[in-house]
Amino acid sequence: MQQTLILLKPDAVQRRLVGQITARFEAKGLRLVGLKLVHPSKELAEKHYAVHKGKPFYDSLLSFLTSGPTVAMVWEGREAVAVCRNLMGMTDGAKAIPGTVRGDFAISVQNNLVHGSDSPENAAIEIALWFGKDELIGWTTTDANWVG
Ligand code: IDP
Ligand code: MG
Repeated sequence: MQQTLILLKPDAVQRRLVGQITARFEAKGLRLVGLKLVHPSKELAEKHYAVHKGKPFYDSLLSFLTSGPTVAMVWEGREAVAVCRNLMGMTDGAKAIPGTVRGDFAISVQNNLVHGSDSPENAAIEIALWFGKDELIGWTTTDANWVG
């Protein structure tokens, strides 16, 4: 089973969209194995977005992620990384297709509400960055035979 890190970024929390966005991951059939509210430090934000260091939007992106509480979640399931990326939609909210989180709720490139790991390898690295091992819970849903 694949795991992926999802962040509901500070704009999602500020705009009171946490419930609506989380409901989509839940309804899809993914299993929630980690969840917490974090006000990210600059150090954590720098590590999380290390791949974007040097890009023109990097400083602004760090200010954005550290600007307030963010909801950090780990979701587990079949093809969880790709499934979550599809639910999120394209990076630019203006281009994201309706029906996706960004397509329905975002119009900005930076303030696009969600982060999702882009590969299983990066998911493992990002999960270790945001969660301790004892913060993740392995469990089985009672409807597993129906959802698959
Ligand atoms: P992703 O979140 O869809 O994986 P990435 O290219 O990994 O997109 O970029 C990370 C985050 O940086 C985006 O979610 C968005 O918040 C921000 N970002 C990406 N490109 C731009 C840009 O051109 N201008 C401003 N912010 C950007
Ligand atoms: Mg990315």
